[in-house]
Amino acid sequence: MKTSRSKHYNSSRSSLPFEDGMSNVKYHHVIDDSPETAVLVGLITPHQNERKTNEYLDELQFLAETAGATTVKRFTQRMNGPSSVTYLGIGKLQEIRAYIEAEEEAERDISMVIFDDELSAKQLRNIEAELKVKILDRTSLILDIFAMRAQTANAKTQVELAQYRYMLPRLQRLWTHLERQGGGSGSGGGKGSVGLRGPGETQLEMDRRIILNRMSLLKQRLADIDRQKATQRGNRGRMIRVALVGYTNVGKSTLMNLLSKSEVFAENKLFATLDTTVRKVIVDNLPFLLSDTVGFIRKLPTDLVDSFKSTLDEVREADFLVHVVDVSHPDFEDQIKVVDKTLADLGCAETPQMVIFNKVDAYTWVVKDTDDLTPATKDNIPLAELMKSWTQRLDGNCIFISAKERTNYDELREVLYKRVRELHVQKYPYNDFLFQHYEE
Ligand SMILES: Nc1nc2c(ncn2[C@@H]2O[C@H](COP(=O)(O)OP(=O)(O)OP(=O)(O)O)[C@@H](O)[C@H]2O)c(=O)[nH]1
Ligand SMILES: [Mg+2]
Repeated sequence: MKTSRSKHYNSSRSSLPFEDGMSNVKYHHVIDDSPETAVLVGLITPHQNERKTNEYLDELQFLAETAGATTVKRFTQRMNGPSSVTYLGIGKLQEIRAYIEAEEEAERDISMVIFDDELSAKQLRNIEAELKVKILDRTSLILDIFAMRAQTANAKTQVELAQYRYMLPRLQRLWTHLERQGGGSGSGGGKGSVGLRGPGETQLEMDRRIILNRMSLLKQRLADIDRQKATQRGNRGRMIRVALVGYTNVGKSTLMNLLSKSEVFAENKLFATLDTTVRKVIVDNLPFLLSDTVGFIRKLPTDLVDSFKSTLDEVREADFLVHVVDVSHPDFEDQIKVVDKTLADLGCAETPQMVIFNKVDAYTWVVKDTDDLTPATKDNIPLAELMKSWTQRLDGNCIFISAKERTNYDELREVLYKRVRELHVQKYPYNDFLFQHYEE
C-alpha cells in the first residue's frame, strides 16, 4: 500500500521546474496516467454558510473534473475561520488521513486532496506532512486547467507567469521536500533538522533566482506581445468594439459562434476559452468587432486576474460589454455579482453594458404545492416571472435567449444593432461606414 501512495506523492514532485532546467515547465499536472481521485475540503464559517460551502464545493468538483480528477469524498468543517497553521482543525486533518489510509487498505488510492481556498506556504507544508498525498488548492487547480487549455503563445506565457507568481512565496515548501529526499548538492547536507540550513538554503536561493529570471523574461515577452496587439488593435479601423464577458461556462463562445458564424471552441468544461478571439460581425449594414474571452470565477486571486492583463485588454478597451449569464445555473445571481466585481476591478464599471440571460431552454423551477406554506425561494420562480423581475431590475437593459435553440435570436440581433449603432454614431459622427451596404 505504501508504495502506491508514495508513487503519487513523488509524481507531483517530479514535475518541479528546476529538475529539467526550466525548459519544459510542467507543474502539478493533475492528468498523467489513470484517472485520478480527489477528496475535496471546504470550511463552513460565519461568512460562508453550509449551503454556500456546498455550492463552492460543487464548483470545485466541476473544476477537478475538468482537470481530469474524479471526486470520491468531501469533508467540511465548521470553524470561525481557517487555522493559519493547518487550515483545518488538527482533529479533522487526522480524520481525513484515517480516511485516506482506509481507502488505501482497500486498494483505492486517493491521488490528491483539494482545498477550496488558497493555502499559504505554511498551511501547505503542514497539511502535506500530515496527509502525505498531493495537496492542491483552488488556485493551483485553476492554474492547472489554464496550463492544459493554453493554446497561443500569449496564453502560455501568461499561465507560466501566473504559475511562478503562485510558486514563489511557496518555494520553501518545495525546498523542504528536496531536503527530505536527501537532496541538496555539496557535503554536509543531511536529512532531518540538523543539516537543514546549509545546502538547502543555497538550493532555495538558486531556485528563487532562476524563477525570478524566468519571470522577468516572461514579462518581457508579454510586453512585446502587448505592443504587437496594441498595434493590431490600432489598425482595426473605425469599428465599435463589443466584448462578451461572463462567468465561465455560461455560453459566451457558443454565442460568439452564432453571431459571427465562426468556430470557436465551446464545450461543457470550465475555462474552455483562455485567449481572446476577435471577429468582425455584421448585423444589417453595421460592422463591429466582437470578442470572446476567458470566463470569470469565484475566489480567483486578484494577482491571478492581473496575469491575464493582455487577454483582458480587449475587455478593458471595449466600447460595449455584453454580460452573458447562465440563467439555468442555481447560483446565477452570485455569478452576476462576481462578474460585476471583476469588471469593476478591471476598471470597466462605467462601460455601457447589457445583460444576456442565456440557456432559457434549460431553466427549471420547482412548483410549490398550494398547501405548502413555506416561503417561495428563487427555486420556485417560473421563467416568466423571473424575466419580469429582472427586466424591471435592469431597466429593460437585458434579453432572455437560448443560444442552443436560437430562442429570441432575432430580437438579440435587433437589440445589439440598436445599441452598437448608437455608440457608433456617437463615436464616429462623420463615418459613412454605416450607410454602405454590407453583405453577410
Ligand atoms: N442548454 C443550453 N446549453 C447551452 C446554451 N448555450 C451554451 N450552452 C452549453 O454550455 C456549455 C458552455 O458553453 P461555452 O460557449 O463553451 O461557454 P463559455 O462561456 O464560452 O465558457 P468558458 O470559455 O469555459 O468560460 C456548452 O456545453 C454549450 O453547449 C443554451 O442556450 N442552452
Ligand atoms: Mg468560451
